[in-house]
Amino acid sequence: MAHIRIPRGWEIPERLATPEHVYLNRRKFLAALGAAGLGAAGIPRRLRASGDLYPAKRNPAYTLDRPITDEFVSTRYNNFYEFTHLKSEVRNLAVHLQTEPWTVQVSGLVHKPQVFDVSKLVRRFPLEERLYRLRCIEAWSMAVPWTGFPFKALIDLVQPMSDARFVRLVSFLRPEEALNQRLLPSHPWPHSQGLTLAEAAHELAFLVTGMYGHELPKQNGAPIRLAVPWKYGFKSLKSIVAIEFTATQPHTFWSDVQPHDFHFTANVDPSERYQGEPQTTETDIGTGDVHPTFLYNGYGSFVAHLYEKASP
Ligand SMILES: Nc1nc2c(c(=O)[nH]1)N[C@H]1C(S)=C(S)[C@@H](COP(=O)(O)O)O[C@H]1N2
Ligand SMILES: [Mo]
Repeated sequence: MAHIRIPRGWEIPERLATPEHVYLNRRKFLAALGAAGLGAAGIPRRLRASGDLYPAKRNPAYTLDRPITDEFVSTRYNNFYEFTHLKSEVRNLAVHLQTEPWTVQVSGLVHKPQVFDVSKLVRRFPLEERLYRLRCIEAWSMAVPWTGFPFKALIDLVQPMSDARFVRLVSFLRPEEALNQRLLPSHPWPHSQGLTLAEAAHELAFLVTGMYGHELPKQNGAPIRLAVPWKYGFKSLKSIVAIEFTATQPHTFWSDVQPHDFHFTANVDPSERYQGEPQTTETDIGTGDVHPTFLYNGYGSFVAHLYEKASP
């Protein structure tokens, strides 16, 4: 099997890190459009269609110990291997992904298997905003205001059977829209990931449809992605098309490509090397600050109980 190495290189060109580009919430954005004389007609269609959903109310339960990453940076420094391994190019190539219409098929060990239209799914549950950190195994991190709903809400809708133990998440297979799926046809596309059912049902596991108070941009995983902030970033699968409930641990994209380098659980843990590299510190892509990396990415008070062995 070919040895694929994810290029590191959190260094971003100085011009991408300019602080002039600040996080604009939708109201300010609209005000800015108004000031520019554009008014409602100037609003892109994708904002109009879901305009009443964003920004959603922030859930104050999730706080940050560092500033929110400048949106200009977090939307130009992306890992999305279906398109390219060049972080700054992802946004240019991801424009080809057709995100409307989009369905998510839920199948496997559930009492109510069904296909969800994402434009309806986002109206099924109240959306909320959460400030989460994301830690990539490439030793960079960011802090993002995601909008979405708890994975648990969807799980409750489809009603897992008693023998369901794992959840497999699958991304799209569209070589005609995704350059690397054409260039690297021998890879085990589509990209897939997995969680235990207990992890997927945990309150922190979040299905994300927006960021920075508007719909997700394509390069960040439109129209629906996962955010599991206590695990390395690669577990937070983007552009999900299917969710399958299984009794046994599912294969994942990276465990198929590099079986020795990517273990299934992938909780952030500074005491363990990952991909051969120490994971003790991380560089914030927004500020350039180097922070110590914490066990469970600092979310131990939420999730540690999931991994403690039952007392005898
Ligand atoms: N479908 C898909 N999802 C993916 C990836 C990918 O290549 N394809 N990369 C992962 C990795 S390695 C990281 S660090 C995060 C990056 O998310 P961001 O670009 O929104 O920062 O997405 C994850 N989800
Ligand atoms: Mo990553």
